[in-house]
Amino acid sequence: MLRFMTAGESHGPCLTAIIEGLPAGLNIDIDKINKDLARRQQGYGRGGRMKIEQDKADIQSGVRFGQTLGGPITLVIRNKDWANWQDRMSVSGQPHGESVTAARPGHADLTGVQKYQRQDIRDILERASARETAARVAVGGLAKQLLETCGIKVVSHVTNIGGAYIDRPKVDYHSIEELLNGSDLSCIDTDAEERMKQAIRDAKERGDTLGGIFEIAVLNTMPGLGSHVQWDRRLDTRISAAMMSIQAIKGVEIGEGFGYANLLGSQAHDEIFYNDELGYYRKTNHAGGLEGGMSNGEPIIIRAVMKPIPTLMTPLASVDVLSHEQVMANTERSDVCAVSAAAVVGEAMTAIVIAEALLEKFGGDSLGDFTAAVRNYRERLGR
Ligand code: EPS
Repeated sequence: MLRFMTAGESHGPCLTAIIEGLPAGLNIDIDKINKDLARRQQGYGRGGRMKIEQDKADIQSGVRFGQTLGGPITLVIRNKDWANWQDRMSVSGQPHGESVTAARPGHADLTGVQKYQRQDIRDILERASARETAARVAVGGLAKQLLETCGIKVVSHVTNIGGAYIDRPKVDYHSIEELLNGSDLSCIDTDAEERMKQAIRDAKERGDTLGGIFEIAVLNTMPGLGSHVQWDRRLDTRISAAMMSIQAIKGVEIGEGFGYANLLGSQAHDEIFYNDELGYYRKTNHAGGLEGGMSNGEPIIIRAVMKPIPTLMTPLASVDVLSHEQVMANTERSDVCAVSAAAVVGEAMTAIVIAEALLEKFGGDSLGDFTAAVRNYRERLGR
């Protein structure tokens, strides 16, 4: 139904995404997409590359006079750094520049050259790079604009970097954006943010890197997105897969997540209430808005953990992929910490999954048919 693909190397001329399946008649605000692209570039701990780039999406097809046509939409984000890499990343001619042969532990480097039978690790790292996520954020920006027509919003924030945690009671999903208030780590807790920044500075000083956890909330959904009837239709399945598809993500939890291991059933489940004003409601949300593979109408709460970036300025031991000599891993310009950027990517991937689930449930080649179906369903359920 809704599908997309990205293309492009980190230091190639551009990133491209083609997305198909959005209904015709959706108003597209390119500024909103560009705002998310800018948010993804920010974050304390990002490296020199972000000073070069200024990501902007250029729509090449599928939109006319500000509205989708129902056909494939092509988005292009140009890499400004391409100007410095034209020789080394040329599509034709003889190999140019030094090849990378010291595989970085934790990166795609070693397995990539084995699998694709390449001599130069750059042939792998260029596509494995998280630069690719800029294209996904642009696609997510389109998906968010479909979600907006249903009043659904996706927000995110960072909860832990290098063991510096936020104070949980300070979290209010409905005012995350106000709470973030210009934070350059996407953190709602200013004390925790200071500790996070200190941890990043310390890591940088040692030539090291840091990972962390971000949290996503999907607000104002309705019950019934996804389905209990088949494994691959469960919304949990699709959200988890989407999160795990993001570079460097190593774990995902929904709602109480791994915390369920410490709870009794009587503590773990969200009791159900009803009144005329709210209809069915719950006073707790351990389930993170998902029961039986379906959204239940409560906020969908997702957390994902990002491992520390594998490019270390104080490198780890490794092996040269040509000589098989024991060497130190390749070092090149990189980020110290990119968790706040990953949170924006997580938002985008979540928006894409929710948009897909909405289109599956409500169909519609035109936005009018789609929103009418959503309205009708919300009326039936009273929410
Ligand atoms: C990345 C390495 C760095 C990061 C990059 C991801 O790029 P460069 O090698 O050009 O310094 O900045 O992330 C981005 C370019 C981005 O837009 O997020 C890597 O090896 O994964």
